[in-house]
Amino acid sequence: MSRTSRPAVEERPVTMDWSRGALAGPAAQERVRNLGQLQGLFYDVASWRQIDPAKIVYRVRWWEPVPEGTEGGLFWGTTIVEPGRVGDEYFMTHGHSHLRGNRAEIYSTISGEGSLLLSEGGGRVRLEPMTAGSMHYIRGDVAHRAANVGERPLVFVACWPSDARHDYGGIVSKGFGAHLVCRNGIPTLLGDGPNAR
Ligand code: PAN
Ligand code: ZN
Repeated sequence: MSRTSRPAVEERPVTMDWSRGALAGPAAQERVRNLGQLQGLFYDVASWRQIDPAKIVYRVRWWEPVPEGTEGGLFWGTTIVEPGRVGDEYFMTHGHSHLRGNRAEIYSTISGEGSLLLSEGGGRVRLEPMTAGSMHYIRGDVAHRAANVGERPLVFVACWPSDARHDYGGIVSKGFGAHLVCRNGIPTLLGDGPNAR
């Protein structure tokens, strides 16, 4: 019988620290979004202007084990949304829809308190509470965004098809459908009419 030898410890492309949701390793990519890059998304423009544009709102670390666009492949990522508000609107991810409308996604919360906004079109926006251990199935044709409604960072993981492709422009031009604001300490959805933006 022939044997091949290989090192006992191979370098892993990425590893997950499940207690913190931290994704690390040579294959991990990172994107950081500050307030300046989220121009036009928060409805209270005057408040948005008053905050330092360099303030970090969220960071994503993700792993693409196959090239983007590969049919049948999967990507994996961790998002950390900082606590904070613009006026009374909670810090949130940009939000996007998948260009391929039959490419679903799963989110699961590691820590913090959030709200998953699911925009089904026609101004219909649904909320799912995000707390440690919560699982969220996001249909392929539903735009999605996560807001941090707590006082600590909101950390969640996501798994999505490598050929889903993200459409950010639709949300910039048409809006998300609603804004999540703090009213008397309670997360409340505000309609996204022309005057609200
Ligand atoms: C997530 C998001 C991540 C950041 O991995 O990409 O939370 O949000 P934005 O992409 O809206 O900036 C996901 O939904 N992937 O498909
Ligand atoms: Zn997505």
